[in-house]
Amino acid sequence: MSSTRIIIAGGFLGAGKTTLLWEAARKLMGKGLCAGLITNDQAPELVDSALLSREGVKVAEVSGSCFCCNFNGFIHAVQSLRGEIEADVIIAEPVGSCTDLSATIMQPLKKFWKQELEVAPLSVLADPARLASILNGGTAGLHPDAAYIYRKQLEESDIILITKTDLISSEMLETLKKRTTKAYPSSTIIAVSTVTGKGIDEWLEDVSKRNDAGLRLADVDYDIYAHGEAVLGWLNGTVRLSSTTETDWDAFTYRFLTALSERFDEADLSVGHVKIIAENGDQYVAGNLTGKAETLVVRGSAGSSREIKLTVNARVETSPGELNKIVKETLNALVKDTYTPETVAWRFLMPGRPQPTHRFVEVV
Ligand SMILES: Nc1nc2c(ncn2[C@@H]2O[C@H](COP(=O)(O)OP(=O)(O)OP(=O)(O)O)[C@@H](O)[C@H]2O)c(=O)[nH]1
Ligand SMILES: [Mg+2]
Repeated sequence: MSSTRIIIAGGFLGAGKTTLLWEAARKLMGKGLCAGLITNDQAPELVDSALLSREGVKVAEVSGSCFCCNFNGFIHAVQSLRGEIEADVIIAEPVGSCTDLSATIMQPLKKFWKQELEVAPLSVLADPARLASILNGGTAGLHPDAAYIYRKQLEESDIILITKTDLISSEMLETLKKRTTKAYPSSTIIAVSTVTGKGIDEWLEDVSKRNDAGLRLADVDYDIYAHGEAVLGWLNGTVRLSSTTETDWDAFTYRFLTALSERFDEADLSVGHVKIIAENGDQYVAGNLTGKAETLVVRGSAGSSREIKLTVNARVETSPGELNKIVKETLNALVKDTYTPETVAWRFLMPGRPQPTHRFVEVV
């Protein structure tokens, strides 16, 4: 088959990657192109894969390790999308706490896969609230070593996408754009919103045509990087709940996420991203928390029924054991005697030290 364009869309936890991936795939498919997506996480049971697969787009998943530490797994996912759907375009979403992607993914792709793959500029998504704090020299409410990862992601970008621009005024956006351009003069800055559609065509135009990919390497200290990842507890779990009476799952999801958010805020634990999907046959409701209580969003509808499949992915600055305790206690308080829970899969972990398959020291 002919070559496939590959777009890497990174950026910190909760920046808006999956939402943009879906919008981009929809637009590409609307133009008659065949688009495939790749999700990535430290463990299986991904809300992102569940969400994207429901939208009728082909999704390949690399779970158990990030793309950089399992480059061969990443290539396997690319090849499966090329083989199965003859993808014209593949958009891949690395784990939000990953950086050094230019050295570990972009350069190896350019060096070893130039016959099969046209590599697009490295896009890094940044949500306005966290970006503004980082530009002010702050830590975006994160541990300083997690904020280090955020800065390195921006540093190595070819394109910075300021996301969720519907949430800020046009004056604030102009200021943020100017300051981002000043701080990262070599990167192209594009403002996007998946709510208004702003900037998505402009970004797609760039990543569909430009070949100036992975133009710079960030100088990443792996001790700080490893610690920045290790301060985040990681939990991926799926349970089935059943009951003798029907439940309104939208209200249930909202209550669950609200209760979780209260526990995290009370304990002053910084939330990277907590995402939930409740699936009831063809219907689903999804909820996200990307910081304190005011960031809580619930969308979609799973209607009412006696059974549900509930998947939780939580990345919060605390130990995995403490995170598990909080999520379990909060869920048990809702389940009480009303539901019979059946655990499908449940893991909680601390991301290990990143050990990339390849790490280039020069731009190819
Ligand atoms: N208002 C607004 N919200 C957005 C936009 N894009 C994404 N979001 C919301 O931001 C939250 C996180 O979005 P995701 O797309 O899951 O973020 P992500 O970067 O994939 O997160 P991880 O996979 O955990 O790293 C969700 O609640 C989205 O609905 C946007 O353009 N505007
Ligand atoms: Mg995502």
